[in-house]
Amino acid sequence: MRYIQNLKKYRNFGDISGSLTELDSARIVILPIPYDKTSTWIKGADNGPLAILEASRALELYDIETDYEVYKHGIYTCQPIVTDSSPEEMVREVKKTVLGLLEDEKFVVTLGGEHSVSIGAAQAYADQFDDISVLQLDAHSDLRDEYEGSRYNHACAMARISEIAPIAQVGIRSMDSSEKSKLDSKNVFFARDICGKDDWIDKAVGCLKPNVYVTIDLDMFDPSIMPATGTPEPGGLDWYSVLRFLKSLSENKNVVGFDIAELCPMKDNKISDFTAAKLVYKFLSYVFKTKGK
Ligand SMILES: [Mn+2]
Repeated sequence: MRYIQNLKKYRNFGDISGSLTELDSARIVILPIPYDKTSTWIKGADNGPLAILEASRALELYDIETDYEVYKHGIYTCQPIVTDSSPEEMVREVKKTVLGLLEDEKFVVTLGGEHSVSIGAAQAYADQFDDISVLQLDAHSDLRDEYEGSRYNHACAMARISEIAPIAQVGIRSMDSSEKSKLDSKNVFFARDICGKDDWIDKAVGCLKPNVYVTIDLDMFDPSIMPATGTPEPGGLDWYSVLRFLKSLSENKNVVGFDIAELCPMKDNKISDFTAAKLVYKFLSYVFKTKGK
Protein backbone atom coordinates (compact mmCIF):
# COMPACT_ATOMS: atom_id res chain seq x y z
CA MET A 1 0.00 0.00 0.00
CA ARG A 2 1.54 3.29 -1.08
CA TYR A 3 0.33 6.46 0.59
CA ILE A 4 1.19 9.82 -0.93
CA GLN A 5 2.22 12.54 1.47
CA ASN A 6 0.80 15.78 0.15
CA LEU A 7 -2.87 15.41 1.00
CA LYS A 8 -3.52 18.84 2.49
CA LYS A 9 -5.65 19.74 -0.51
CA TYR A 10 -8.34 17.35 0.71
CA ARG A 11 -10.51 19.73 2.74
CA ASN A 12 -13.61 19.08 4.82
CA PHE A 13 -16.87 18.25 3.06
CA GLY A 14 -19.13 21.32 2.94
CA ASP A 15 -16.30 23.56 4.13
CA ILE A 16 -17.54 23.10 7.67
CA SER A 17 -15.12 23.57 10.51
CA GLY A 18 -14.71 23.40 14.27
CA SER A 19 -16.31 20.81 16.52
CA LEU A 20 -18.67 19.62 13.75
CA THR A 21 -15.71 18.10 11.92
CA GLU A 22 -14.22 16.04 14.77
CA LEU A 23 -14.16 12.28 14.35
CA ASP A 24 -15.24 11.51 17.93
CA SER A 25 -18.48 13.46 17.75
CA ALA A 26 -19.38 13.38 14.03
CA ARG A 27 -22.19 10.97 13.07
CA ILE A 28 -21.26 11.11 9.38
CA VAL A 29 -17.89 10.20 7.89
CA ILE A 30 -16.81 10.96 4.31
CA LEU A 31 -14.21 8.47 3.02
CA PRO A 32 -12.48 9.53 -0.23
CA ILE A 33 -10.93 6.75 -2.34
CA PRO A 34 -9.20 8.26 -5.39
CA TYR A 35 -8.64 4.93 -7.18
CA ASP A 36 -8.76 4.44 -10.94
CA LYS A 37 -6.82 1.39 -11.99
CA THR A 38 -9.25 -0.68 -14.06
CA SER A 39 -11.38 1.86 -15.93
CA THR A 40 -11.49 1.11 -19.61
CA TRP A 41 -12.50 4.26 -21.47
CA ILE A 42 -12.20 7.80 -20.09
CA LYS A 43 -9.64 7.87 -17.27
CA GLY A 44 -9.74 10.32 -14.38
CA ALA A 45 -12.05 8.86 -11.71
CA ASP A 46 -9.12 9.17 -9.29
CA ASN A 47 -9.77 12.94 -9.41
CA GLY A 48 -13.42 12.42 -8.44
CA PRO A 49 -13.28 12.60 -4.64
CA LEU A 50 -11.22 15.78 -4.61
CA ALA A 51 -13.56 17.43 -7.14
CA ILE A 52 -16.61 16.51 -5.03
CA LEU A 53 -14.99 17.89 -1.87
CA GLU A 54 -13.97 21.10 -3.66
CA ALA A 55 -17.47 21.58 -5.11
CA SER A 56 -19.08 20.81 -1.72
CA ARG A 57 -17.55 24.02 -0.38
CA ALA A 58 -20.14 25.92 -2.47
CA LEU A 59 -23.14 24.02 -1.02
CA GLU A 60 -25.80 25.82 0.99
CA LEU A 61 -25.94 23.78 4.19
CA TYR A 62 -29.66 24.40 4.74
CA ASP A 63 -31.87 22.09 2.64
CA ILE A 64 -35.13 23.76 1.63
CA GLU A 65 -37.12 20.61 0.85
CA THR A 66 -36.46 18.87 4.17
CA ASP A 67 -36.16 22.10 6.17
CA TYR A 68 -33.05 20.53 7.68
CA GLU A 69 -29.37 21.21 8.36
CA VAL A 70 -27.89 17.73 8.34
CA TYR A 71 -24.33 19.00 8.86
CA LYS A 72 -25.23 19.67 12.50
CA HIS A 73 -24.86 15.92 13.11
CA GLY A 74 -21.17 16.50 12.37
CA ILE A 75 -19.35 15.46 9.20
CA TYR A 76 -15.80 14.16 9.49
CA THR A 77 -13.79 13.97 6.26
CA CYS A 78 -11.14 11.20 6.33
CA GLN A 79 -7.79 11.46 4.67
CA PRO A 80 -8.14 9.56 1.39
CA ILE A 81 -7.16 5.94 0.88
CA VAL A 82 -4.52 6.39 -1.80
CA THR A 83 -2.99 3.34 -3.40
CA ASP A 84 -1.81 2.06 -6.75
CA SER A 85 -2.03 -1.57 -5.66
CA SER A 86 -4.25 -4.19 -7.27
CA PRO A 87 -8.02 -3.87 -7.00
CA GLU A 88 -8.04 -6.94 -4.72
CA GLU A 89 -5.72 -5.23 -2.21
CA MET A 90 -7.60 -1.93 -2.48
CA VAL A 91 -10.90 -3.70 -1.75
CA ARG A 92 -9.37 -5.34 1.36
CA GLU A 93 -8.08 -1.98 2.62
CA VAL A 94 -11.44 -0.28 2.03
CA LYS A 95 -13.33 -3.05 3.82
CA LYS A 96 -11.02 -2.83 6.83
CA THR A 97 -11.33 0.96 7.04
CA VAL A 98 -15.13 1.00 6.68
CA LEU A 99 -15.53 -1.81 9.24
CA GLY A 100 -13.54 0.23 11.76
CA LEU A 101 -15.82 3.21 11.20
CA LEU A 102 -18.98 1.08 11.46
CA GLU A 103 -17.79 -0.35 14.78
CA ASP A 104 -17.72 3.27 15.99
CA GLU A 105 -21.33 3.61 14.70
CA LYS A 106 -20.53 6.12 11.98
CA PHE A 107 -22.64 6.60 8.85
CA VAL A 108 -20.01 6.20 6.13
CA VAL A 109 -20.21 7.90 2.72
CA THR A 110 -17.54 6.49 0.42
CA LEU A 111 -16.46 8.65 -2.53
CA GLY A 112 -14.86 6.99 -5.60
CA GLY A 113 -12.91 6.55 -7.63
CA GLU A 114 -13.96 3.82 -9.99
CA HIS A 115 -16.86 1.57 -9.06
CA SER A 116 -14.66 -1.22 -7.66
CA VAL A 117 -14.20 0.95 -4.51
CA SER A 118 -17.80 0.03 -3.64
CA ILE A 119 -16.99 -3.67 -3.24
CA GLY A 120 -15.00 -3.27 -0.01
CA ALA A 121 -17.51 -0.79 1.43
CA ALA A 122 -20.46 -3.08 0.67
CA GLN A 123 -18.58 -6.06 2.17
CA ALA A 124 -18.10 -4.12 5.41
CA TYR A 125 -21.79 -3.22 5.60
CA ALA A 126 -22.86 -6.79 4.80
CA ASP A 127 -20.62 -8.03 7.63
CA GLN A 128 -22.03 -5.51 10.08
CA PHE A 129 -25.79 -5.66 9.29
CA ASP A 130 -28.25 -8.56 9.05
CA ASP A 131 -31.22 -8.41 6.69
CA ILE A 132 -29.45 -6.11 4.25
CA SER A 133 -29.88 -5.45 0.51
CA VAL A 134 -27.48 -3.57 -1.72
CA LEU A 135 -29.22 -1.17 -4.08
CA GLN A 136 -27.28 -0.11 -7.18
CA LEU A 137 -28.06 2.97 -9.27
CA ASP A 138 -26.05 2.66 -12.47
CA ALA A 139 -26.21 2.66 -16.26
CA HIS A 140 -24.32 -0.64 -16.29
CA SER A 141 -25.21 -3.94 -14.68
CA ASP A 142 -21.55 -4.62 -13.65
CA LEU A 143 -22.24 -8.36 -13.37
CA ARG A 144 -19.29 -9.72 -15.35
CA ASP A 145 -17.59 -12.45 -13.35
CA GLU A 146 -14.19 -11.30 -14.57
CA TYR A 147 -12.96 -8.50 -16.80
CA GLU A 148 -9.49 -7.88 -18.20
CA GLY A 149 -7.93 -10.44 -15.86
CA SER A 150 -9.49 -9.29 -12.58
CA ARG A 151 -12.59 -10.36 -10.66
CA TYR A 152 -12.43 -6.96 -8.92
CA ASN A 153 -12.53 -4.84 -12.08
CA HIS A 154 -15.09 -2.01 -11.98
CA ALA A 155 -17.17 -4.03 -14.48
CA CYS A 156 -17.45 -6.83 -11.87
CA ALA A 157 -18.55 -4.71 -8.89
CA MET A 158 -22.09 -6.07 -8.62
CA ALA A 159 -21.01 -9.64 -9.39
CA ARG A 160 -18.85 -9.53 -6.26
CA ILE A 161 -21.44 -7.70 -4.16
CA SER A 162 -24.22 -10.13 -5.19
CA GLU A 163 -22.15 -12.90 -3.58
CA ILE A 164 -22.58 -11.33 -0.14
CA ALA A 165 -26.05 -9.72 -0.23
CA PRO A 166 -29.20 -9.61 -2.38
CA ILE A 167 -29.04 -6.77 -4.90
CA ALA A 168 -31.48 -4.54 -6.78
CA GLN A 169 -30.46 -2.57 -9.87
CA VAL A 170 -31.94 0.74 -11.08
CA GLY A 171 -31.19 2.74 -14.23
CA ILE A 172 -29.55 -0.09 -16.20
CA ARG A 173 -29.20 0.46 -19.95
CA SER A 174 -25.92 -1.22 -20.96
CA MET A 175 -24.59 -4.74 -20.44
CA ASP A 176 -22.83 -7.70 -22.02
CA SER A 177 -24.82 -10.74 -23.18
CA SER A 178 -22.91 -12.87 -20.64
CA GLU A 179 -24.59 -10.90 -17.85
CA LYS A 180 -28.14 -11.72 -18.96
CA SER A 181 -28.34 -15.00 -17.09
CA LYS A 182 -27.17 -13.30 -13.89
CA LEU A 183 -29.90 -10.65 -13.88
CA ASP A 184 -32.69 -11.20 -11.39
CA SER A 185 -35.46 -9.70 -13.53
CA LYS A 186 -37.82 -8.83 -10.67
CA ASN A 187 -35.08 -6.75 -9.02
CA VAL A 188 -33.90 -4.91 -12.15
CA PHE A 189 -35.40 -1.59 -13.21
CA PHE A 190 -34.17 -0.74 -16.70
CA ALA A 191 -33.83 2.94 -17.59
CA ARG A 192 -36.13 2.61 -20.60
CA ASP A 193 -38.93 1.33 -18.35
CA ILE A 194 -38.63 3.96 -15.61
CA CYS A 195 -37.56 7.23 -17.25
CA GLY A 196 -40.37 9.78 -17.16
CA LYS A 197 -42.44 7.63 -14.76
CA ASP A 198 -42.82 7.28 -10.99
CA ASP A 199 -44.77 4.02 -10.72
CA TRP A 200 -41.56 2.00 -10.33
CA ILE A 201 -40.46 3.69 -7.12
CA ASP A 202 -42.71 1.72 -4.74
CA LYS A 203 -41.81 -1.53 -6.51
CA ALA A 204 -38.07 -0.85 -6.30
CA VAL A 205 -38.27 0.12 -2.62
CA GLY A 206 -40.55 -2.85 -1.94
CA CYS A 207 -38.08 -5.46 -3.20
CA LEU A 208 -35.44 -4.45 -0.64
CA LYS A 209 -34.64 -5.88 2.82
CA PRO A 210 -35.19 -3.65 5.90
CA ASN A 211 -31.55 -2.46 5.87
CA VAL A 212 -30.22 -1.01 2.62
CA TYR A 213 -26.74 -0.05 1.48
CA VAL A 214 -26.78 2.09 -1.67
CA THR A 215 -24.07 2.17 -4.31
CA ILE A 216 -24.41 4.98 -6.84
CA ASP A 217 -22.48 5.07 -10.10
CA LEU A 218 -23.03 8.64 -11.31
CA ASP A 219 -23.50 7.41 -14.89
CA MET A 220 -27.02 6.41 -13.78
CA PHE A 221 -27.88 10.07 -14.51
CA ASP A 222 -28.51 11.19 -18.03
CA PRO A 223 -25.24 12.60 -19.45
CA SER A 224 -27.06 15.87 -20.17
CA ILE A 225 -26.95 16.60 -16.45
CA MET A 226 -23.93 14.42 -15.56
CA PRO A 227 -21.49 14.47 -18.49
CA ALA A 228 -18.36 13.88 -16.37
CA THR A 229 -18.29 10.10 -16.02
CA GLY A 230 -15.93 7.46 -17.37
CA THR A 231 -18.59 5.77 -19.49
CA PRO A 232 -21.47 8.18 -20.25
CA GLU A 233 -24.61 6.43 -21.56
CA PRO A 234 -27.57 8.27 -23.11
CA GLY A 235 -31.07 7.74 -21.76
CA GLY A 236 -30.42 8.11 -18.05
CA LEU A 237 -32.35 9.31 -15.02
CA ASP A 238 -33.16 12.93 -14.24
CA TRP A 239 -32.41 14.84 -11.02
CA TYR A 240 -35.90 15.00 -9.50
CA SER A 241 -36.76 11.35 -10.25
CA VAL A 242 -33.63 10.26 -8.42
CA LEU A 243 -34.44 12.55 -5.48
CA ARG A 244 -38.04 11.25 -5.24
CA PHE A 245 -36.67 7.72 -5.23
CA LEU A 246 -34.01 8.37 -2.58
CA LYS A 247 -36.54 10.21 -0.39
CA SER A 248 -39.05 7.34 -0.56
CA LEU A 249 -36.25 4.86 0.10
CA SER A 250 -35.07 6.82 3.15
CA GLU A 251 -38.62 7.03 4.54
CA ASN A 252 -39.42 3.34 4.09
CA LYS A 253 -36.14 1.54 4.73
CA ASN A 254 -33.16 1.87 7.05
CA VAL A 255 -30.47 3.30 4.76
CA VAL A 256 -27.26 2.33 6.55
CA GLY A 257 -24.70 3.96 4.24
CA PHE A 258 -23.91 4.77 0.64
CA ASP A 259 -21.17 5.40 -1.87
CA ILE A 260 -20.91 7.59 -4.95
CA ALA A 261 -18.46 6.52 -7.65
CA GLU A 262 -17.21 7.23 -11.16
CA LEU A 263 -17.10 11.03 -11.25
CA CYS A 264 -14.48 11.76 -13.90
CA PRO A 265 -14.08 15.54 -13.60
CA MET A 266 -13.84 17.82 -16.64
CA LYS A 267 -11.35 20.64 -16.66
CA ASP A 268 -13.68 23.45 -17.68
CA ASN A 269 -17.09 22.22 -16.52
CA LYS A 270 -17.79 21.99 -12.80
CA ILE A 271 -21.53 21.25 -13.10
CA SER A 272 -21.07 17.49 -12.62
CA ASP A 273 -18.80 18.00 -9.60
CA PHE A 274 -21.37 20.20 -7.89
CA THR A 275 -24.27 17.90 -8.85
CA ALA A 276 -22.41 14.99 -7.22
CA ALA A 277 -21.72 17.01 -4.06
CA LYS A 278 -25.35 18.12 -3.90
CA LEU A 279 -26.51 14.51 -4.31
CA VAL A 280 -24.40 13.49 -1.30
CA TYR A 281 -25.92 16.26 0.79
CA LYS A 282 -29.52 15.69 -0.36
CA PHE A 283 -29.29 11.97 0.37
CA LEU A 284 -27.84 12.65 3.83
CA SER A 285 -30.67 15.13 4.46
CA TYR A 286 -33.33 12.53 3.57
CA VAL A 287 -31.73 9.79 5.66
CA PHE A 288 -31.14 11.79 8.82
CA LYS A 289 -34.32 13.87 8.67
CA THR A 290 -36.68 10.90 8.26
CA LYS A 291 -35.05 8.72 10.86
CA GLY A 292 -34.43 11.54 13.31
CA LYS A 293 -30.97 10.09 13.71
MN1 LIG B 1 -21.69 2.46 -14.70
